[in-house]
Amino acid sequence: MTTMTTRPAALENLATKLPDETLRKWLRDMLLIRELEVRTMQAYQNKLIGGFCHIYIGQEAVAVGTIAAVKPTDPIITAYRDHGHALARGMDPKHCMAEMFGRIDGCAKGKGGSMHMFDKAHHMYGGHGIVGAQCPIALGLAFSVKYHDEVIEEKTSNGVTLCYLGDGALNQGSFHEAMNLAGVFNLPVIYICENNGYAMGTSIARGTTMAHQLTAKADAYGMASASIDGMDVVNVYNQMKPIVDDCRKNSCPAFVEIRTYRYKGHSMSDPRKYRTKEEEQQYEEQDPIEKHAAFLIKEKGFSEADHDAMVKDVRKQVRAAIKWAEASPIPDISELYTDVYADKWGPYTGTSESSMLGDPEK
Ligand SMILES: Cc1ncc(C[n+]2csc(CCOP(=O)(O)OP(=O)(O)O)c2C)c(N)n1
Repeated sequence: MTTMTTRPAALENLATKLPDETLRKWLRDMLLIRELEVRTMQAYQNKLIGGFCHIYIGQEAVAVGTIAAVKPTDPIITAYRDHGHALARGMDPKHCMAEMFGRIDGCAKGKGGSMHMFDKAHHMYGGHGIVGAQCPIALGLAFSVKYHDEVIEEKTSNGVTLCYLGDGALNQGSFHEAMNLAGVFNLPVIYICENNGYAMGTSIARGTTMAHQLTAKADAYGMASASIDGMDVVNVYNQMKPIVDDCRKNSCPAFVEIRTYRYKGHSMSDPRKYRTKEEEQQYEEQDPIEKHAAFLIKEKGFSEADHDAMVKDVRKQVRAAIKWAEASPIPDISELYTDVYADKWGPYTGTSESSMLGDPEK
């Protein structure tokens, strides 16, 4: 097991070594997330989306900056505030929208909705509604990657799993059990706490110990840790990349707090009475999208015209996604019986032949 270390902020600006195209793509990815979320809120108000729905506006730099720091084949998993991670990972907004609309062309055939964005092709393993539930599953993903590498295929893909969780999940047993086993087994998984200050209406200071120094939670498990400003995508990438590289090289876990803010309510039904307008405004003034656009314009020869064209293009893409999702059929009633168990058991037919337990008469 590694000895505990809270990593000092990385000083090297690794992002500047990346092609300008990559840095522009980060802006486009963040704009796409924001636009999709704005349209999601409208669609929800127009009753095209039902159930729980959690908006990621304000936190875009976290998903985009961290996902840029890993390989496209590294598994990722998150909680229910998941549209941003899915898009940053490469999910087509059409499939994301169709899922929220409950349509058959959604990423989970419309059966999961907003909280359950799954995309195996892009190594995105959800979208989980139970607070902290993704933490032990991430452990399983990391174990599976390591086991495949070392035992089954005798190769070294050295995959690193990213597991996102909210600050509220820090108080769940599942998080602590997963952290303990990650340390005991030395699994390459990074627990990323997106600290947006609130778990529903409860501020972090009221809900958890050591709120001012969350990395202390990692110390208890002998795990390396870091605390990162999440309102700047370049900073998120610069700080995350060395941590990812360490975990990959040494096959070990880490814990990262990324400080961020959700501009909107916890879910679509939250009037945000537990915080002030001034506080919200203070964070909106540090907007990660505006910050990155200004950086590209100042440093990377990106013009206002380029920016406007990008915004237009993103709007067009999201409009098309909504149209496409609306045209997708509602799943047939028979779909209620599919995808309940793994294929091994065959589709559920309601008879004993398809039962996992066999025929109870015999
Ligand atoms: C085990 C469990 N307890 C309670 C809930 C109800 N609940 C849903 S979201 C939430 C708050 C979680 O906040 P946080 O982890 O900070 O994530 P954020 O919503 O800020 O992204 C709670 C208590 C739940 N879904 N699961």
